[in-house]
Amino acid sequence: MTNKPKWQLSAEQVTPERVFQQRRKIVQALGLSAIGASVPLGVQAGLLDWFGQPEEQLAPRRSLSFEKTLRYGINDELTPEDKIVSHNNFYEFGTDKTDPAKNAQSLITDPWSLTIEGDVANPRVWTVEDILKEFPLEERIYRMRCVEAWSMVIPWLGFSLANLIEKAEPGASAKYVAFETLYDPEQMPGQKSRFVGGGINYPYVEGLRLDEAMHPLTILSLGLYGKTLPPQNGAPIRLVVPWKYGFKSIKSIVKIRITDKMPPTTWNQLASNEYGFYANVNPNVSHPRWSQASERRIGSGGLLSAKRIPTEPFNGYGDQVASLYEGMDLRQWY
Ligand SMILES: Nc1nc2c(c(=O)[nH]1)N[C@H]1C(S)=C(S)[C@@H](COP(=O)(O)O)O[C@H]1N2
Ligand SMILES: [Mo]
Repeated sequence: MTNKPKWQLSAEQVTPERVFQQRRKIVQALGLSAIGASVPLGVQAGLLDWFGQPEEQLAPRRSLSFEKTLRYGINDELTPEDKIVSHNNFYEFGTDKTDPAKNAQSLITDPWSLTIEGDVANPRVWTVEDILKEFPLEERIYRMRCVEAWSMVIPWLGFSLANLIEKAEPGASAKYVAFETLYDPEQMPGQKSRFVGGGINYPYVEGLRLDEAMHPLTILSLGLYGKTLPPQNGAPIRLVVPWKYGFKSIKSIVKIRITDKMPPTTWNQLASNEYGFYANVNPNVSHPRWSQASERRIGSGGLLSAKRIPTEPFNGYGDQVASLYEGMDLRQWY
């Protein structure tokens, strides 16, 4: 313990080192790099205070290039970027819709690595840099339907997950794909406190059947609106499965595991009578506590005035994906 008065503590002493370094990067991205280079760290911390709470600074995002735009028949109006980046579910950073944008800005997303392992001939630890070199990005304009009955239309930048799985060469017993979000309670307050994190047992985990994971609509996304993902949307890399409820689209992924068994999934573990493994968007199967027949589409108007529209089976992607579930009772396999 120190006997110095609190105001003498430098930011390094009160902030975990890695978080401090990330804040330093933010200051540099704000165009203060000359100051950053020459001024002692304690004074930089003072500068951060002068600009407001460091947590309120937005993490820098860089432009990403992409090959083409694919709309998959969607002509819906895009949800404005400011709504997509400020109304989020990311319980690692708190359960209110505005918590992730407030609390995720200092998440360290560079460097980042993503491991693919399990029943594969070529397990590999990918860096995000290598992923960006290997897989050309496309802009995919998808509907996103949360199980809470709100929805958005989001221009993601990403590539088919199938391309990454193929490189790993799944083995003969491969049937499922398991996904895992970063576990780092120092960076994710919701993982430190069950109260902040909504009672979830972290890390957040998700899963798909192998054929769902290999479907061309299933993407790994690294960006939206032409730039890298903001932390609150799952930077630097997240899953997007547009015909399933939003909770399947797991954020900030560090591990993908190919397996022969249906993997546990976070919301199913929390309330299995409310959230199934499949979680295909289905207006005909109500959530036990509310109807799924319609949704509030978040557009350019105010959040409260968002208009209600009918929900479509498979979120409107039935032509592409319904055949995956032929012969299955979707009331039983919700
Ligand atoms: N790791 C993690 N991934 C997550 C969540 C979460 O709390 N933690 N929330 C899910 C839910 S419920 C939804 S609706 C979407 C929201 O994505 P968005 O904030 O980018 O719109 O992320 C999903 N992925
Ligand atoms: Mo959700």
